[in-house]
Amino acid sequence: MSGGDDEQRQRFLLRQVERKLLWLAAWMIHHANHLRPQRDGLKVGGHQASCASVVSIVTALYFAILRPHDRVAVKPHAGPVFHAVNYLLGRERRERLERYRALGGVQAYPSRSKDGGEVDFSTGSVGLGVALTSFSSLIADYVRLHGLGAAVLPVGRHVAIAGDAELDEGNIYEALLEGWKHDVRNVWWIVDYNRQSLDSVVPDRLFGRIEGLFRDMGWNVVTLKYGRLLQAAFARDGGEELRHWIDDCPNSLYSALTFQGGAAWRQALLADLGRSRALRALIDPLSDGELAELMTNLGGHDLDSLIATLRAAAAASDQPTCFIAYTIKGKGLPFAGHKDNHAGLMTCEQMERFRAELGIRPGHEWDLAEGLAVGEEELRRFLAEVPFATPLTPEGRVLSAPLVAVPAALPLPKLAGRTLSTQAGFGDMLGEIGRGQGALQELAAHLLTASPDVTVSTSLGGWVNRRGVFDRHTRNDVFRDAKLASAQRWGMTPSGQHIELGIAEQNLFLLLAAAGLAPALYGARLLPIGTLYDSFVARGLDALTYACYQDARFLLVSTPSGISLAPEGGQHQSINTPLIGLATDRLASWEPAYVDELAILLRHALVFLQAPEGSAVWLRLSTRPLAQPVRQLDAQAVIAGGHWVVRPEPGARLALVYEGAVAPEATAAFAAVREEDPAAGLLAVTSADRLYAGWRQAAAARRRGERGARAHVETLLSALSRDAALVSVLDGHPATLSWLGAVFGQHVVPLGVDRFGQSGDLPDLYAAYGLDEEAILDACAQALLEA
Ligand SMILES: Cc1ncc(C[n+]2csc(CCOP(=O)(O)OP(=O)(O)O)c2C)c(N)n1
Ligand SMILES: [Mg+2]
Repeated sequence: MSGGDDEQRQRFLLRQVERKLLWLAAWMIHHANHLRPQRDGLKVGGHQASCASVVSIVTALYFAILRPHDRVAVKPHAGPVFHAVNYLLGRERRERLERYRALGGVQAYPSRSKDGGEVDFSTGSVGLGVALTSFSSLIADYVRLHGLGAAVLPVGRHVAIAGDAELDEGNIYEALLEGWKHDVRNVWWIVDYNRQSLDSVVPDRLFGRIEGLFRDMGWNVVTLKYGRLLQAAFARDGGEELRHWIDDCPNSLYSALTFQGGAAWRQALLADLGRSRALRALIDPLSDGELAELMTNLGGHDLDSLIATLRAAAAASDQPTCFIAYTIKGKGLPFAGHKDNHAGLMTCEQMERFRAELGIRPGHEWDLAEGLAVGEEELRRFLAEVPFATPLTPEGRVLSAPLVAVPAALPLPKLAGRTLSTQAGFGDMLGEIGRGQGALQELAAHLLTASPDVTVSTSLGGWVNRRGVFDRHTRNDVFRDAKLASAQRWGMTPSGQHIELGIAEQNLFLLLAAAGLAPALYGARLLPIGTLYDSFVARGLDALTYACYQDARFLLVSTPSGISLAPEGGQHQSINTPLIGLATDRLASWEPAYVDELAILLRHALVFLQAPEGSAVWLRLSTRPLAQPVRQLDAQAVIAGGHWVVRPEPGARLALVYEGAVAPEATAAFAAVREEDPAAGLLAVTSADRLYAGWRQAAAARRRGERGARAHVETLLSALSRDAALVSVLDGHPATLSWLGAVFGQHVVPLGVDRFGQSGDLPDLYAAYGLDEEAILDACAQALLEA
C-alpha cells in the first residue's frame, strides 16, 4: 500500500472507531436504563446527546493525536464515551460496561478512585476538571525542573475536553489568571461547543467574549466551525451567501432546525435566500437527508479537520490553546439539536431503528467489529498501534513513585518555658526542615508548599526564605537586589519549592489536587503542603472536596482558626471547619493544642499522606500563643485522636474534654473542678475526626464478628463511669464533639461557637461565646445535675 493509501485506510478505520464509540455510548446508557432489572423506581439516566456531541473529538484525540504521556480531563457527561474508549483499547471490561451506573460498574462520570488509574482526572462537578489541567501542567513542569519524576517521561500535554457550559464556572477564570501568571504551557482545552447546556441554548454573544478572554490570558484560540462539506459548499457559487446565513443564524434556531431535519432547513433557507439562483443551484440538487448532512457538518464532527487542526497546533508551539469545536448535541441521534435533549434517552423504538441503521445484530451489541465495515483482526491491529496505546512504562500509564523517608522525629523547637502558637511552631519546624540537613535532606527535597497570598501570615516565610519560590523562569528579588531591608527573600527560580498563588482559594486546592496525584501521573512523590486561613477553606471547598474525591494526597494547614484570632472579626473566624474535617472522606483532620502534639502530627501527616491506606491530611492551627508544657506524650494516642492529660480515677463521674486553642481555659476550669471532684479527668482531643472514624470502624468490625475490636475513643471513655458527664469545648462548632455521648451513652454538655464571630479580645470573645473558664464551670455544674 502506498503512503497515501495507508493514510486513507487509517482515516477509514478512524471513522469506524467513531461509529463504534457512538453506538457503544448510546447502547451502554440504553442497556442500563432498559435492560437491567430496575429495583428502586429511580431513573438510571445517562446523557446520550452529550456523548454523541463529543464522539468525533474523542476519536480524533484518543486514536490519532494523544500520546501515552498526555493527561486528559473528560467532560463529565461524556463518561460513557470515555469508558468505551478504554473498552476498545482493552483497558475496560465488558462486564463493567454492562453495569454502567450500577454498583461495581463504570461510573456515571469518570472517577479515578472507582474506575481506576486510566482516568487521569475525575470529573463531575463541572469546571473543576477543566481547570485542573492547567495546574497539572504546572506540576508536571515542577517535577521535571526538580528532576523528581520518572526520568524517561517525555513532556506531556494536559488536555480538557470541556462542555461549553463549563466555561460559565468562575473557577475557570480564576485558573486562567493563575495559569497566565505562571506561564503554563502544553495545555489544551477543547470545547465541545454544542451551544447547549442542561436547560437551554447558550446565548450567541457569549463565545465572542470568551474568545477574547482567552487571548488576553495569552492563549491561542482556534475555532473549528465548519466541516469539510460545508467548506466545499462555501467555495462554490452561492457559498458566501450560505456562510453568511449560517453565521447569522441564532443558536436556538440552528438547534431547532437541526432537530427538525432536511425539509425544515430547506424551508428556512428558501424563505431567506430563495431568490438567489446560486444558492438554489447549491441546495436544490440535494435530498432532504443530504441537505441536513451538509447543514450539520460542523467542525467538531469532522474528523479530518479535527485531526489536521490538532496536529497543526501540536507542531506549532506549546502555547496553551483553546479549541472551540462547533458541534451538535445529539449528533447522529433522533433528538439531535433539541433543547431538551440533555438528559433525554432514546426510546426503545428509536434505539431499534438506530441499531438497524448501524447493522448491529441483537446479542452482538458489545462485539468489537459488529456493524463495522472492517474485520475484527484489522481493527484490533489498528487499535493496538494507535500512539496512545503505546506502553508509557512497563507499568503502563498508571505510574508510581518510591516513598520518601520521614525521620522518626521532626526537629522540635525549644519548648521549655516558651509561649508559642501552633502556627508559629509549624513555621519553625518547616523552616528547620528547610535547612535540609542530614536525615532531612530527602524529605526537604520532596516538599512543595503553596499558599494563596497568605504565605507570610501562615508562617511559611522561614521555609520560603530557605527553599525559594518556584518559577519556570528565573526572576530576581528586586528588593534584595536594591539592598532594601525585608524579612522575605523571594527570588524566583526553577528550583524554588514554594508556589505563590493569587488569593483565589479554589486554585490552591486544584494545585494541591494536581500535586497530590504526582506519583500516579508523573512518577514523582511530592509532599504538597498548602496553607490558608481556616475560614477560607470554605471559599475553596468545592475544589477541596474534588481533590479528596480523587484521592489526591496533600497536607492542608489551615491557620489561624476560630474566634481565637479575635480582633480580625467574624468574616475571618471559622466555625464549621472542624465539622468539614470530620465529614469529608479521604481527608484526615487534626487540631493540636500544643506544639509537642503538632510535632507528632506533622511527622505522621507526612507518612500518612504517602501510605496506600492513608489520605490527605488537614491540620487546624491557631495563632494563639500558649505556654508550652514539657511532658512525655503517647504519640499513638495523639495520632489516634486523644489522650488523657489527667487520667480520671476509676469510676469517675466527670471529664472535661477540650480540642485546640481553648486548652488553657479547660485546664483552668479543670483545676477548679478537681477541688470539688478529685476523680475527674481532663481529656485532650487532637482529632474528633480520627476518634469518630475509629469508632465507626470498630463498630463495623464487631458487626463482622471481630468481637475484640475496640476503638481508641472507647478505650479513652471507658476510664469513666458509664453514667459520667462530659463537658466538651472547642473553638469551633459544638457538634464536633457532642457525639461523644453516643459512644457509651454518657451525658455530654457541648460548648463551642455556633454564632458568627466578631472583633474583640480573647477574654471578651471567650466570655461572649461561652468558652471561658466560667462557662466551662457552669457547664460542669449543669452536666453533673443532668447526668
Ligand atoms: C458544578 C455543577 N453544577 C451543575 C451540574 C449539573 N449539570 C450537569 S451537566 C450541566 C450542563 C452541562 O452543559 P455542557 O457543559 O455544555 O455539557 P454538554 O452540553 O456537552 O452536555 C449541568 C448544569 C454539574 N454537574 N456540576
Ligand atoms: Mg453544551
